[in-house]
Amino acid sequence: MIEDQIRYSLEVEKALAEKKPVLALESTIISHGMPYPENLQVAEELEKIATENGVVPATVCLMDGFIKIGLNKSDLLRLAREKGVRKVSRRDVASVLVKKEMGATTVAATMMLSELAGIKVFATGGIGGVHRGLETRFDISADLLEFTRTPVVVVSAGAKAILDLKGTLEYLETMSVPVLGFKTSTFPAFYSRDSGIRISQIETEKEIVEIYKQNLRLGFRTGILVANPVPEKDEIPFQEMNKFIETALLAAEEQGITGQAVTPFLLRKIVEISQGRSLKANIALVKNNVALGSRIAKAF
Ligand code: PSU
Ligand code: MN
Repeated sequence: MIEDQIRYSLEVEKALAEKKPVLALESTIISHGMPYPENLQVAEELEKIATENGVVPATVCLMDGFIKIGLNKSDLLRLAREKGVRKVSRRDVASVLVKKEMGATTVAATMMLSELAGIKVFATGGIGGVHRGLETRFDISADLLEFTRTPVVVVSAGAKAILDLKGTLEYLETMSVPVLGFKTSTFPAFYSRDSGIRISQIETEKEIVEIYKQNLRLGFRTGILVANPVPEKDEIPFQEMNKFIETALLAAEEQGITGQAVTPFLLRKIVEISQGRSLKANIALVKNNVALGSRIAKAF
């Protein structure tokens, strides 16, 4: 049974048993999104934000053939420091478990494993989506497909700005996935607050919980994407950001980067070109999402 392969941290196990609020966190941003030791520091800060909000953090990853839901200090250190950590989306979960490799979970895999563990809310930076230039390369993140079949509330600062944001929203619309702007009527663009694309707006954490429950009562199994803009003081204007992104996309094209490597490559390149500014914005928006995610978890 799959339950035998789940290893909960003591705190998470206790919180789930007592029906206390738990917030899931992904691990790809730790292993593939930031350099060591900054990534460890950020991972610890994120857990602290959840704890300060009265919520138990459950960072998800694969380790030694087990599904880990909630990490202790030494687990977190291994994840942040080890070389060759696999980026694990839904399709990779089985093989990484069998091979007992170290696996960092993407939004798709974290959603799926959260649901398995009975956790309803998950906070991340930005979800994957439809990549630009779909005419020439058919690259659509498995994150989007996961939203069509896994009922978890995901808090993000929109989809990563390296993507085709209009295309990403069109896909979610076709697949009937609710997208809710938290105190905003436009879809955020990760590093910037506003992409100019309209979405429906909600004002409270409670509304999100009600929509989630209503969705299930209707028999729907979709996830809910909550779009939470980066704080004003940390944003990088859309126009400015776009120049960095175009340069990074060109580099990816020239170097023939494909598949799973595309997103980490682009994000790293953008950090380089923006001289670290994008990383600062990225960290600020994840923290902001963890705070909102914690409040939603409590509203359940
Ligand atoms: N945010 C980052 N770095 C990342 C990611 C997010 O700062 O590497 C990851 C997320 O885990 C997301 C994944 O789910 O990128 C999407 O990858 P792809 O486009 O290959 O599906
Ligand atoms: Mn892809």
